[in-house]
Amino acid sequence: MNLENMLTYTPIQWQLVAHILILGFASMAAGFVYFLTTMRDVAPRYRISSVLGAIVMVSAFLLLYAQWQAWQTTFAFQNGEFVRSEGIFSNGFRYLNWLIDVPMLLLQLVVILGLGAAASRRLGTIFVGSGVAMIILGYIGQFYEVTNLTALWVWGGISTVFYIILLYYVWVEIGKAVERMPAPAAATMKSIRWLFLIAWTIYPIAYIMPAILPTADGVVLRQAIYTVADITSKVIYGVLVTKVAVDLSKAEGWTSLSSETEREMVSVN
Ligand code: RET
Repeated sequence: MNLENMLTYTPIQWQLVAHILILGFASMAAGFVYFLTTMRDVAPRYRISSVLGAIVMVSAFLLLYAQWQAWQTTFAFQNGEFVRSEGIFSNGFRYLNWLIDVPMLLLQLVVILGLGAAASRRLGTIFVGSGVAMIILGYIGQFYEVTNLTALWVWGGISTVFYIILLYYVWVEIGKAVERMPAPAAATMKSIRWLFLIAWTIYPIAYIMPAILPTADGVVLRQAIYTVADITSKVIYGVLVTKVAVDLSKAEGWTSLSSETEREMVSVN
């Protein structure tokens, strides 16, 4: 059972969480449109990265929409505050969503790193393997956040080992890739490296919230942290990845489909 279910909320706290969840799924819808419309500016060899971005948007949209609905039905307004009524609110669904999104986000990176087939397969395997292990261990740990804080820390600790392996490979592989990339793409890659370190590391803070701030304010803060992390690690990240893909495509002589089509239309006329 998650901490969210054990507390009561003032109308402001309850609304803040509802609004934060809406901000989350609205951003995913916006990102979806962005990845689809910019796809034609990307050369075929990098285009799957936009497809992966769009898949992340759809799955995150559905998850956050469901979380928002659950927040509305789980609590009812009584005597000036929001108290638990029917069902439970579970953050566990987020972890299952990450099982889809984390591999997709990491594979987006593999695509724009521009490695050969064998090196891409090897790195993809390390990324997906450590990402999935990290999430499953955290998923188990979060079940204990109210009943057994030691279990929460232990599962979280083991999960962190896989997270550090993951971060190490992300850091090192981006470092190698910037050496061979043209300047604009290399600069964006460096931002992506920092984005990884910061945006991904705030998820564990949300995970340990029941140990550090087990209050209604802690719940509001946790949902805010999840949302900031989601928008940064999925939407802003995807925009930066697209920018790298467009820069690399241009450097490799790819002219976007739209400008080609426009030119054709002009010559027909
Ligand atoms: C857990 C458990 C506690 C220890 C660590 C964790 C890391 C979670 C991360 C999640 C990233 C999620 C993303 C989702 C995007 O869709 C599992 C909370 C280290 C890094 C990027």
